[in-house]
Amino acid sequence: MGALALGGLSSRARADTSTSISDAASVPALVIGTGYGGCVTALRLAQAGVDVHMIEMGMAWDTPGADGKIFANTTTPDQRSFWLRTRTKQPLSNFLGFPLDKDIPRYTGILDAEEFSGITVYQGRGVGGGSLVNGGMAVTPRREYFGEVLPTVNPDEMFGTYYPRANAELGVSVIDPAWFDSTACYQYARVGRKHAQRSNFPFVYVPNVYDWNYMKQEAAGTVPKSALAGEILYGNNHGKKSLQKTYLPKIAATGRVTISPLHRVTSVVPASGGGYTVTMEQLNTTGGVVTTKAVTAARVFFAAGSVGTSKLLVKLKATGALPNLNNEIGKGWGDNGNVMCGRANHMWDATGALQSSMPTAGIDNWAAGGAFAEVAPLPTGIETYASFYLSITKTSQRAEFSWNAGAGRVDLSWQTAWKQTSINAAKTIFDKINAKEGTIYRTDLFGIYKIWGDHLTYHPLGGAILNKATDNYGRLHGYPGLYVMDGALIPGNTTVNPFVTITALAERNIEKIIATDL
Ligand code: FAE
Repeated sequence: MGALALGGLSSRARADTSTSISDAASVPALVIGTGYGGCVTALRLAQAGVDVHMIEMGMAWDTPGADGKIFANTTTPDQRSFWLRTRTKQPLSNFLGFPLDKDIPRYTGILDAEEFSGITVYQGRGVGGGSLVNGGMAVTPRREYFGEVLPTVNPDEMFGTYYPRANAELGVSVIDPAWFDSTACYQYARVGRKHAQRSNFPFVYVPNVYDWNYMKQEAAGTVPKSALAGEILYGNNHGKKSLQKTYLPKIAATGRVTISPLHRVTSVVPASGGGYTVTMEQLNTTGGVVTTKAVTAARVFFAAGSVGTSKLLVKLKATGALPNLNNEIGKGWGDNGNVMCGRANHMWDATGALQSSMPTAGIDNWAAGGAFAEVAPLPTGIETYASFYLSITKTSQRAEFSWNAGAGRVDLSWQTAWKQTSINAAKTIFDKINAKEGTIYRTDLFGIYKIWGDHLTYHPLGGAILNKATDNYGRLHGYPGLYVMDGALIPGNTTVNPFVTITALAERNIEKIIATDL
């Protein structure tokens, strides 16, 4: 099925390195990164008649490995699973007191666990960016909170045009409630619902981009399993409508876009004859540099993700490549208030040995306690009696990226202790549920006797904030023809999972840029 789905991509969008950008090329538009912001940008530019080159540091993810599958399973990580690591760094590091991580060969794998002091930031690597590894939860913020999310953007435009456009393009839908109520694979979510409702918390279905009909067939045993085989963090071989199944085939159909995987942009400087010189390293699958290329682009769109874009811009400003970028560069970074925890249920509240890896339900206590908690799966294949949650919380903690000249790298000023505000918000839900149910927190999932998963985020946001580092449409101050198009624009929190907002904002910005700049 995966091969069939990918068969719809033309050879150009299949993005093999044989069609990669050539050294000294001169191109009208270059997009750095192939996640949500990058794909929206490339598609709309191409549809407007502009030839586009997309540069992606990760792999194409279009070729099966030795096991016949493109993506590795969560239960058996291998070299495909992690970006240039020799040991896995699983978000859930322990189970029943035992460490879960294991040695793997160093490889340009799909999930990057990028370590800064105080926080590990998980990100997708490959053509499709975060869409390759994420949980597919596709949530539009509630309109009453939109002013907190993007204060300088007109909500009428977003809720009237760009959120609907993003939801339609991404293939977002909600689970059939009758099936939710009956299928074994969402027993864990039904237990989550029961406990939420018994404590009087609003319980909501969470939209997702997974193909529900495919999941029903998985449950019936008529198709190869993906969500019901625990696939998620290292890619889904079937069922999930990642960008590989939505924007990327449309991009291919324009015939105007080439994609260069395993190419990492390292520099962007004004070119003497106008436009920008973009320098990049072509990588092999152990991360070695095969060759360096320099191309000229009339316009450059930064869509390397919140961390990737921020790191590039901070370095380029500090090292004198783009000195006129303003002092907002690198600022306003947040973790979307991510914090994880588990609860130990009673024996009569079994959560099920079979758990769909795609979350589809949540507890909304944003108004009262500043927390939106997704009821997350623990797809171990055995009964765990555990309820597991990823909370998105309201927190004003913001960090800043800065250039560390001595070490030659970009640092982030995040402190682990800052997660306490998120823990406090999450506790407004789970302390109450534990009291009502007579249950306790799990202490074995993130180490030895550690309740809170406060060491990570899946949702990096900010670093080049809209209307601060850029104008109100993503144009970087100081450099005409340079744009930011990704999660770096969003000031640290989206109140819900972020990719629908990133997609909708990119749709809004590129429409304006095409209308006025090109
Ligand atoms: P992103 O998708 O990260 O794309 C950036 C791309 O740029 C990547 O492919 C990079 O490899 C590439 N890149 C970076 N630096 C360079 C460079 N120097 N040169 C060339 N290429 C480069 O950015 N969000 C939700 O809304 N719902 C979920 O259920 C959800 N679950 C998640 C689960 C996990 C495990 C993770 C890691 C994330 C999850 N997210 C979820 C977050 C979501 O995937 C993320 O917000 C978006 O992918 C960010 O989109 P961007 O376009 O900003």
